[in-house]
Amino acid sequence: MRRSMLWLGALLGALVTTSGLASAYTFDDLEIEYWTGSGQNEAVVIIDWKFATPGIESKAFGYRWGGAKTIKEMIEDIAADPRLYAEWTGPGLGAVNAYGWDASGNGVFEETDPADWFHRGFGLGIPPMWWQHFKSDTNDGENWTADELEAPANEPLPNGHWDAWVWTEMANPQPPDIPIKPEIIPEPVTFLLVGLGVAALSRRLRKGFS
Ligand SMILES: [Ca+2]
Repeated sequence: MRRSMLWLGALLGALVTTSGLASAYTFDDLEIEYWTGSGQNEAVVIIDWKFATPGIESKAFGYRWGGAKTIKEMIEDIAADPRLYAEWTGPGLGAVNAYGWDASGNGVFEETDPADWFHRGFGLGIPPMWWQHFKSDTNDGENWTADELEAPANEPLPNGHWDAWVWTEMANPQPPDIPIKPEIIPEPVTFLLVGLGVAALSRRLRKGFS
């Protein structure tokens, strides 16, 4: 009897913990590569290279600022780091033509390094691909809205903003994968663990609280 009650307590504890991992994320849940800037405002940018190989090829970058900034200014400030490369479609335009990342880990992005991640293009190829801009309107990293062409150039950057860029088909834009910290258990795994707990408890109940 006592052991079964302990089991029930553990299971309820697991459920309470799970409720804290609902469908939304916070900045604290993200595996952020580095923060840029200082100030009382915070935003994040997720860039997803989406290579064809298995695994997640998205990276999160944090940004802090005071006063007024635009989304484009945020991208430019973050890409001042030698590991991240951003190239715009042209002067005055707000669309990104190319992003590169130092996946080889030698401290610098190089377009000629096959180990680094890089995509460049603006609707070329079959199917036409490009860097689609997204915003999480609910600021939770779960619900994403694909932006219109060149929209981000001069848009003001709101505090708490979630920004994302994904290498994806123009006609069928896919939202970003979220690079979360290893200790943040994804929901399906959590539900699986809870499900196993329920199954184990029900077996004990059937056995009559032995
Ligand atoms: Ca490199």
